Amino acid sequence: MTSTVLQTFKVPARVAAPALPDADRKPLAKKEVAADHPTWCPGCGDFSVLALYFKLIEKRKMWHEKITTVAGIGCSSRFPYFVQAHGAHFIHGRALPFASGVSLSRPDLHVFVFGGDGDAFSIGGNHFTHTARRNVKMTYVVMDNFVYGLTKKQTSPTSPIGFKSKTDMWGSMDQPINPLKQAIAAGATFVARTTHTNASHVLQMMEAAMDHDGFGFVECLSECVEFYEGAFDAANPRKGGAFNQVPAEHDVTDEFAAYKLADEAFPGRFGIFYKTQRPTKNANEARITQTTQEKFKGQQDWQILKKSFDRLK
Ligand SMILES: Cc1ncc(C[n+]2csc(CCOP(=O)(O)OP(=O)(O)O)c2C)c(N)n1
Ligand code: SF4
Ligand SMILES: [Mg+2]
Repeated sequence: MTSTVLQTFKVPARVAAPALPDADRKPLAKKEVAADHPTWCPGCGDFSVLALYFKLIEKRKMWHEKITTVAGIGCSSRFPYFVQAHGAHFIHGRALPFASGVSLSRPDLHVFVFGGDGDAFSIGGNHFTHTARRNVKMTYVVMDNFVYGLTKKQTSPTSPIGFKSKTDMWGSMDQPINPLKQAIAAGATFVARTTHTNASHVLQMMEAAMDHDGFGFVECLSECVEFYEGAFDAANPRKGGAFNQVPAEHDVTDEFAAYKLADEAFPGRFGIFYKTQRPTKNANEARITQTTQEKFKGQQDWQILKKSFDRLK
């Protein structure tokens, strides 16, 4: 009986809904892309960065299936939880290798990485250097608060000398790293700086980094109101500080000029410091893949594998 039913029952063919041409799709509004309520402290600078990421997604008509948001560990690295799209909250300091894999294997995606100063320049310092020099296509926004926020106030690699923390109760005595100089020296092809209190500037820098064909690095000052309140007042005109932009006459292709500009005393400059064009690792790998595929055209995977093993004999 059962077999008769099975034999006579016809499974209706699944008809896929016709894909909507991108031009006809409505841009994703914040409510369609915002996930859980962010669990940052009220007033944390990271809220602005998240809000501006949503704005960027809407402005540039990016769709859920084309966005990947990656982060390591830290308060700032909670980012992917709050974005309703593909993403990964990865291991502390290891967001860039993970994002590199996504970028190299899926050239159709927009790969965004968000993280903190500890994640980027301390535990992940080696990955920062090598991702920059490899010029892997992605946008990397470091929400720099000059402190380890999540673990409740330890000295970070960008904490200024004299900063008192749980790891330096008499004040930090170590020379802080300068993220921009570090990025330029490592071989990054796009280096910019912004601050969370200037919303239109954050959006502008993220957009420029995203449009760059290569590793787009943005240092975004983002205040930790809990463990380093007032850290960036000197860069905020509403708090009596100065928001000084990169001078209009600065040549962004001049590496030495960019390095010198990045060396200005805090609060320094904001804008694009350095931008150059160099083949991406994505393009270089795609070229090798294509020539290899042409070489083995018409062969099954197992035949190619067998040949490789035979060569090892
Ligand atoms: C391998 C490893 N080491 C240490 C930690 C502990 N830890 C978690 S977050 C963090 C510091 C995060 O600081 P930062 O990257 O500046 O992010 P913030 O919280 O300030 O946004 C540390 C040391 C960890 N989770 N994993
Ligand atoms: S501890 Fe600091 S960085 Fe973390 S959520 Fe609170 S204000 Fe933001
Ligand atoms: Mg930090």
